[in-house]
Amino acid sequence: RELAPGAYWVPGWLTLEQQAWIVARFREWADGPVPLRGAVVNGHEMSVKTVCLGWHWRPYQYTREAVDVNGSRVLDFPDWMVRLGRRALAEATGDLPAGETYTPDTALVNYYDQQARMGMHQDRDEAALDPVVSLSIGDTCRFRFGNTENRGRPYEDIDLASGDLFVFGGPSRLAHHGIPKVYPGTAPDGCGLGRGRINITMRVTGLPG
Ligand code: MD3
Ligand code: FE
Repeated sequence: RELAPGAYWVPGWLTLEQQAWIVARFREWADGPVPLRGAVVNGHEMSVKTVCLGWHWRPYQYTREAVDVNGSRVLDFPDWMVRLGRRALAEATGDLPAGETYTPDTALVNYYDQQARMGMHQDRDEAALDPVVSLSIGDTCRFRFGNTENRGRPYEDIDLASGDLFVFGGPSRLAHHGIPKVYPGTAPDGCGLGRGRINITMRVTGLPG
């Protein structure tokens, strides 16, 4: 359903098999050249832990090397994820031409333990304003979808569950949003994640090469 102009929610988009397969890839990424880490924002380490593909994100900047972690080059952005992102965009929005040309080049893979939170923020570190594709796996969370002007009201709270797809484009691309709560023990059997929550956001950095 279209929550707001450009914001599309497709509950249960990923099958349990796809979820478990992605969780297996997540374990490989987390054991890869750059470990999961909480980014430091304004001197505070985030409770959400992140591993990146394609480009490494740190607050306000994308680089090829994880300069704030261990200096290693991040893993390539996988071709299967480009194809998954295209299908996600096409199926969520119904805009098939946009789905064919969408070419995400970075993914932020966030891990939430049962205490982790993400404060209200905008995603403005990308030079391009192509849509963001978001996939959730594991425990259900409360997702707060706000407005473009400020971190406060008006906002809408919805529960994001394992397998849910969200696409944020157009007027919703610069909306404030956050994760105020994870509901422990709510992951479905068979999703591959025993505790906590994974969120993958695919993005277009707008950076060359
Ligand atoms: C709305 N992640 O990584 S995904 C983030 O669940 C982030 O890990 C959250 O916010 C998470 O920056 C929320 C949903 C989401 C992602 C990107 C957006 C919502 C968005 C970009 C613009 C507007
Ligand atoms: Fe965000």
